[in-house]
Amino acid sequence: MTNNDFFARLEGTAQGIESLLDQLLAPACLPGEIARPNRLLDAMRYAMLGGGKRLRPHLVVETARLFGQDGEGAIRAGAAVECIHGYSLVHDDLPAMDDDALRRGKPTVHKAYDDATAILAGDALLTLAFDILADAATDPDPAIRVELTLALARSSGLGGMVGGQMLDLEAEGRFTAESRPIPGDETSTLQLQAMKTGAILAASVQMGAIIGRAGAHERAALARYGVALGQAFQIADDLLDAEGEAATVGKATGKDAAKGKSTLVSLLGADGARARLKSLVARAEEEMASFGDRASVLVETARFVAERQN
Ligand code: GRG
Repeated sequence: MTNNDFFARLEGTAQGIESLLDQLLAPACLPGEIARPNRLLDAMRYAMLGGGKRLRPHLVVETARLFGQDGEGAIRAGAAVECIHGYSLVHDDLPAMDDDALRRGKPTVHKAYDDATAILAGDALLTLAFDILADAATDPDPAIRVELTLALARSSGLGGMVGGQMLDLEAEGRFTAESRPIPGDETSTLQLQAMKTGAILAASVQMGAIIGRAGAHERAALARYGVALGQAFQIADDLLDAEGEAATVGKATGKDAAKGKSTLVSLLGADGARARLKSLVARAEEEMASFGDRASVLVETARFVAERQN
C-alpha cells in the first residue's frame, strides 16, 4: 500500500466521521429528548467538527474491513469512540486539569466558551457515545451492540482512560497529602500510559473486531497489535512534546519536562525512546502478518502513528 493510498483511507473515514457527527449534532431533537440548548450544542460542535486526525475511528473502520464489514456500523462505532476522545480532550484542557489554551490549532473549548459549558459539552459527548452504540443503526444484533458498549465503557472509565488520568494527576504530585506518590519507573509509567491513552486505541481495534465477528485467534492478534500501537502512539506523543514546535503539533509542547513527568523519553532518552518506538512498530507489523495483504492498512497505520508530526 502506498503512502497516498493510506492517506486516502484515513481521509475517507475522516469525512464519514465529520458528516455523521454533523448529523448527530444537529439542532433537531431525537425521540426521548426534550430540547437541545444552543450554547451546549455549539460548544459540542466546536469541539468535534473540523479537526483531528480521526485515528480511533480509522482503527475501528479498518479493523472491521479486515473481516469484510464495510458498512455504516463501523463508522457509527468510530464516531462513538471519537466522542469519548473529544470529551477527554475538552475536560483535559480545563484549568482544573491541564489548563491548556490551544487544541487542534485553535482555542480550547473553555477558552472559546467558558469552564461550565466545556464541562457540560464533555459530559454530553460522553453520553452521546453510548447513545450511538445503543442505537440499532450501529448493528442489527443487540448482542454486538452490548459487546461494543462494554468494550468502550471498560476502556474509557475507572480502569481505563479516566483512571489513567487520575494516576497522571497523582504523578504530578497534586494530592501528596492524601494519596501515595506514583513511582516514576518504567512499569508504572507504562501502566499509566496504557490506561490514559492506550486503552481507547486498543478498544478501537477491538470494536472493529467485534463488528467483524472476528474469531478468538484473530482477536488475540489484534489485541496485541492494539497494545503495541497504543505504546507507539504514546512514545511518539512524548517525543513530540519533548522536541516538537507548538505551531506544528497544534498544542503546547515541553509540558512533560516542565512538570517533571516520567515518560519513556525521560526514562530512556530520546534515542532510546526512538529505538523502542521502532521495535513497537515492528511488533505491530508482526501481529498483522497472519492476515496477509488485507492488513496492509493497519500496518501502515502503525508506521503513521510512529512518524506523525501532530
Ligand atoms: C480528562 C477524562 C479525562 C481524560 C483525559 C486522553 C486524556 C485523558 C487526555 C488527553 C490529553 C492528551 C494530550 C493526551 C496525550 C495523548 C493524546 C490523547 C493526544 C491527542 O490525540 P490525537 O493525536 O489527537 O489522536 P487528534 O486531535 O488528532 O484527535
